[in-house]
Amino acid sequence: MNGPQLSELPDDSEQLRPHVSSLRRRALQASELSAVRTFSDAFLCKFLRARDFDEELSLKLLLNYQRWRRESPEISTCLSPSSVLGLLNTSYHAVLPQRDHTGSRVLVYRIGQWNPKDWSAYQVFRVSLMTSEIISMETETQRQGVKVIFDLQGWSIAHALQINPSLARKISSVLSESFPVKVRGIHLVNEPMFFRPVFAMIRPFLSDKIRLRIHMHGADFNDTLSDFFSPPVLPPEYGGEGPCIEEACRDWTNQLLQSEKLLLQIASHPTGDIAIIPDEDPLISEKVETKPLSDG
Ligand code: VIV
Repeated sequence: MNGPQLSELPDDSEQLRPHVSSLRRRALQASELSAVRTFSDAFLCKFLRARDFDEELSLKLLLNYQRWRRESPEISTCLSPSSVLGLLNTSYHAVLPQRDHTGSRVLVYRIGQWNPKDWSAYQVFRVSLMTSEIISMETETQRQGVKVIFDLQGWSIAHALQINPSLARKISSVLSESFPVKVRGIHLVNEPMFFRPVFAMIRPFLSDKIRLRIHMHGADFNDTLSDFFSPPVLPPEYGGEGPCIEEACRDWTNQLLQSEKLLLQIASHPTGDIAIIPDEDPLISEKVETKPLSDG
C-alpha cells in the first residue's frame, strides 16, 4: 500500500499503526526535549500525512517543527487570538468557508489592513500560526493542504521595514520545512513593485517545490485567479461568488476566539502535542480537553 492510499485512512486505523509506532520510537530517540515521554497518535499522524507517510521526511519535519518553535519564542509562545483582536477586526484574515476543488483549505491575508504602527510583524505572524495550528488538526487539511492568497494592496515601506532577514528566514522555513501542513499554492495579488526586495529576501530559502507554487497575479488578478479557484470558493472581492470577505473574516475571527483555550495550551506545551500531558510540568499537568474539530 502506498502513501496516498494510507493518507485516506483514519488516525486509529490498524494499517497506520506500524508507521505511527515507528515514527514515535524514532522521534523519542531523536528528540532533545527531556520533559517529553511520548507523542500522541493524532500528533504523529499530522506529520506522517504532511509527508505522505515517508517516515524519514516525517521525522525531519517533526524535529524541524520543534526547533522552529524553540527558536521563535516571540511568535510561538503567545497564541492568544484575543491579544490580536484589533487586527482581526480589521478584516485582515479569513479561512474561507469552502475548500477548493481538491479539498485544500483556502486562506486569505489582506496585508493592507495591517497597520504596522499598531501591530508588529511578530503579532501578525502569530495570527498565521494560530490558524495553522487549528486547521492542521483537520484530517482533510492534513491530506489536501492549504492554498494561500496574499492581497498586497497597500503594501508600504513601513511594512517592508518590519521584515528583517531573520524574520524572512522564519517565513521561508515555516513555508518549506517546519510546519506540518502542505502548502499547495501561494497566490500574490496586487503586489507593488517594491514588494520585490522583500520577496528576494524570502525566496532563496524556499524549497524548489514551494517556489514553483508561488504565483504573482498583479492588479489584474481577476483573470488569472479564476484559473485556480472556482467561483463558489472565492469572495466577490476576488472575483468569486462566495460570501463577502468581511463576512468570511468575521466568521474565522469567531472560530479563532472559540479556540483560545486550545491555542494557549498548544503555545505553552513543550512539544505542542496537547493530547499528551508532560509529567514534569505542574503548570500544565491538569487533564486537557481535546475537542475534535469538525471538517467544515
Ligand atoms: O505564516 O502554512 C512578507 C503559511 C503561512 C504561515 C504559516 C504556515 C503556513 C502558508 C506566514 C503564510 C504566512 C505559519 C504554517 C509565513 C506568516 C507571515 C507573517 C508576515 C509578517 C506577513 C508579512 C507579509 C509577507 C508576505 C509573504 C509572502 C510570501 C509567502 C511569498
